[in-house]
Amino acid sequence: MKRFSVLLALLLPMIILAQKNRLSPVPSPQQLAWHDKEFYLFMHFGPNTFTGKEWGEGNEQAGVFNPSSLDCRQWCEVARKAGAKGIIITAKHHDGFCLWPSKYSTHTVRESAWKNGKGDVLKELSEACKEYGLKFGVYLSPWDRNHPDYGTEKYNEVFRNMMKEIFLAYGPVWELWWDGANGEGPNGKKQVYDWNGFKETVSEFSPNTVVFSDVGPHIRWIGNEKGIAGITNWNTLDTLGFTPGHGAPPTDTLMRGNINGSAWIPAECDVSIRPGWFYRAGEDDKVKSATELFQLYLKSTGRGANLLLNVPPDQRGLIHAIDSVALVNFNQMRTAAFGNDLCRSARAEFLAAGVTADAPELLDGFQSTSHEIVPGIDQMFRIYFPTRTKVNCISIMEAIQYGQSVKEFEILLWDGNKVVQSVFGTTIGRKRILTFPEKEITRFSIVVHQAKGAARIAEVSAYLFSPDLVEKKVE
Ligand code: FUL
Repeated sequence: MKRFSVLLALLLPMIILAQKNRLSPVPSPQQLAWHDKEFYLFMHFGPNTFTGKEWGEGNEQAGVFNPSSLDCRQWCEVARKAGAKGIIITAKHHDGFCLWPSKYSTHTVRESAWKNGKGDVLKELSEACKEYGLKFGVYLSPWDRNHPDYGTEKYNEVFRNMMKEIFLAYGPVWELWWDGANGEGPNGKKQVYDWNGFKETVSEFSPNTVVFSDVGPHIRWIGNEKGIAGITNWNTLDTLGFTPGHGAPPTDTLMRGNINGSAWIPAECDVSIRPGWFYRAGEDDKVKSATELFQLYLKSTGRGANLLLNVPPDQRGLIHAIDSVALVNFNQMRTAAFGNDLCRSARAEFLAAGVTADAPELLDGFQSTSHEIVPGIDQMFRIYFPTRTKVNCISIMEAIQYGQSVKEFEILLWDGNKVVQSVFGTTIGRKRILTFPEKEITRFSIVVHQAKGAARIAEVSAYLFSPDLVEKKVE
């Protein structure tokens, strides 16, 4: 017994350390499912669509909101054709106007001329999303430039009631967006937000909703509005002492995360397809092209973050044809680039201390299966093609259900007995897509140089893109 206790005392710290290195923090089931969505649409819509403003002052007449032929099913059709997995709508932007007839405001669709005050955008969109199999998300600006209670404790209650109202009437709400912008309300006062109270409302009325803000609790802002994640991107973040908005960590930290961050708070990259967040006819010729969107995809999803692309409906309440054409082309480009995984006919092997074994988990298409690798040059994966194969892109996924571990890795491209190119990367996380000048190779190896502990690789894929799609400027 005594010997057993001594053994346990010796082993326990090692067991705890191994668990700590590999298993903490890990994503919740809701966060794991969120990672898999990869790309979805943001829709900024409200009085600003009609006034041309980016930030409404809150004193706009509700009557300005009057889309002539709003059709949320058209939005969903566009989203589906874009290969997007959901839509997040600005239910209330900083001007305070509510796209649903909230009991807690007098500045809503009910006060507008649209459908004689009987319209409800959240109802139409939540129903259309269900019909089209899309996730439904809600942006709700805490900053409110219209509400008379803003700047007082009563407003915190208003905000909680609005969330509750939305969850109960239009749920399930997949993602909830708390914008960090915080200025004065109509009475010149700033609000002290009750973030803990807001979180309690979500936990109570919609526990499966993933909440976005600068610092989570579930998803973090990437620190810029360009749609670009850090080349090094940790899903972990330290939030102690930080709040959304002015109290957020430096944008550089948000872009990369914290390597030893105590909470799993992955990044979402928000960016607009147009120069502004709201629709303006004058910007019809400035819509991002499919090629530009593809570059953003590589720099967001390809760096382990999710891409939230804003496509604002116009004054008719429809997605403009220019935007939808760009989105359809973007989808075709992704299908052409990633439709043919060259690893499907390849064989994966794991080499450790001179002994090789098959590693089919890497190529089986399931993120649930993975293979462990210890950092250093004693272990590596080798992927063999049946014949010499041209590649210019390799994508690797870490099995993030076990946490994130890889700090630095290298891919060696071999042609026979020669290394023709080596490609370095830092973090992998959910997905790391690396592009490089085209090479004809017989195999490639993956070595993990540095990691937080043992790492688990879930999937490896290789592609040959059209050369103009290769990542342009690495920033
Ligand atoms: C920012 C807002 O101020 C912009 O208007 C926009 O909604 C963007 C997504 O977030 O903080």
